[in-house]
Amino acid sequence: MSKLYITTPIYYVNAKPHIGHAYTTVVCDVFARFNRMLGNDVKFTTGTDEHGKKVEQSAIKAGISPQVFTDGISKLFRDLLPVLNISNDDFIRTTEPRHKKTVQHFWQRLKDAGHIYLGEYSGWYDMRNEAYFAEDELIDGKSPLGGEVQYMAEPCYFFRLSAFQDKLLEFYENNPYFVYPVQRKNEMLSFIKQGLRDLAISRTTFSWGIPVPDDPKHVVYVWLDALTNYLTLNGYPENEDQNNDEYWNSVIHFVGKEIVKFHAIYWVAFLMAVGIKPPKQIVSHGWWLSEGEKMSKSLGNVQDPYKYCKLFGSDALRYYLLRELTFGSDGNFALESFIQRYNSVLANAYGNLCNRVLSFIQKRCDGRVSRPSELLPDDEKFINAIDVGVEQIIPLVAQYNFSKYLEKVEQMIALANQYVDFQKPWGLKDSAPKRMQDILFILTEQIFKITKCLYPVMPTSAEKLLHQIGAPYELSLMQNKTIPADVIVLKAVDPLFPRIDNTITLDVYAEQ
Ligand code: ME8
Repeated sequence: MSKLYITTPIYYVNAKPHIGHAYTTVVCDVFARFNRMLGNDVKFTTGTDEHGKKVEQSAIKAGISPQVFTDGISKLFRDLLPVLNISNDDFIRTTEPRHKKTVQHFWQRLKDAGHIYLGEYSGWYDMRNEAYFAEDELIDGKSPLGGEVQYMAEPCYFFRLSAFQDKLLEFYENNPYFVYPVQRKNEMLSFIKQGLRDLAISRTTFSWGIPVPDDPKHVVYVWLDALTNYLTLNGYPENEDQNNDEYWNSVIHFVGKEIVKFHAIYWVAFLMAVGIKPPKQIVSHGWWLSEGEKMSKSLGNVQDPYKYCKLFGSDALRYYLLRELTFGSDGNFALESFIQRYNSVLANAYGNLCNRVLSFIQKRCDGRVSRPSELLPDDEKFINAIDVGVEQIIPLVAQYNFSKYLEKVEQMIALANQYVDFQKPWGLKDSAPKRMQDILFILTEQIFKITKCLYPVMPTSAEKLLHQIGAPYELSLMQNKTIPADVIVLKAVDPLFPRIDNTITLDVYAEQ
């Protein structure tokens, strides 16, 4: 059994969660559940990133304290987890005392190692947009965002990022799979090769942050604060020896493509600076678009995961998120394709397969079937194809190819439906009742295998189905490859995934 530590980014609390956040969290959950089924010991964490100027300003605008403001939004992220059926082991808020202690300890270690110095942060400051720009970035004397600018300077601590350029390049050379996918890795390499400038890691223009040890006029830069969450969640600094910690040695950070640089360059350099091993891998995915643009709170084109779970169930949303987007690429989130996939795969192919086989056993065989004493060549061919499918999904998930993994499972479902159509067990009740039972047992056993493959993505429905066929809950891909009994006795059969009326819009559903 190997250990594995899986993390989501910790999400900003300046607006409520949307489908983009739900996506990363679901991807991590599927990866975590899949690995647990393979027998690995998984630790899986998520949380909220609560400091910084933007949050402070949002709180002022709302007329409440930053703490009250962050309490409210962080709760929306936390409450979404059970709604999405997420199996995380911990949830961190960067405003918690345990995290403050870690960040201050980490800062001290960076300082003691000689990688922090006091300097001055200066440039043309756009008041309206709260951002600094260099002289050559100005356009007609204004900031590139259109705001009036004034020259400003503030004292600031810097991290000697420039000293890590060669070490980073050497690290990338020795760890060719560190950043996934390769396109993102190449972007990181060219960024490093352009030359790294020292990084401003404290601010004095606002106070909503973790105070710098021994100089509390400064608060710690929000990214240094946020990235350190991964150590807080692994027991640092009490668990100081991270290099010999099996979770730390296998930590995979899942992130959206826009924050790879923070994880794959800054975070690695910070860790190198204090002598902690960099993460095992940074795995990045693309964006959900809504009408062609990135779904984001600032563009106001977000979709609400709560709504989708309420209307269609979390399993349907989880399935759509993983199946529709090719991991690593961008893709469009749309109700029509959601309903189309739901009806064609979940309702018609999988739901209907389970339902017609199990209801028939219930009605015509008193709810029980026995293992056949012999198999015909067609049976063997079918069973073998399903077993091959189960073997094939394992490497697909290991390579983060979630849409192909589900495509493979869909092929297995199609094979089972073809077997039903070809064998026509319904017609054998009087002419060949023994053969009919054999076919139904074989089908139920293959449904058991297919359902286990679906479990990481659709845990609620998979557990329901496994319960209906009286299967044990020991959900292992390695053990119980077949049903560990020679007689299947069904519990009450309850159809899964009723069809969605595809002429109805989301708003009409929302009104129900
Ligand atoms: O960046 N499509 O937080 P954040 C897919 N606090 N994924 C999306 C998405 C979209 N349209 N929009 C957001 C931060 N995401 C920092 C992280 S980690 C130490 C600190 C997902 O609230 C995706 O994972 O802006 C992205 O990287 C993350 O949400 C950004 O969340």
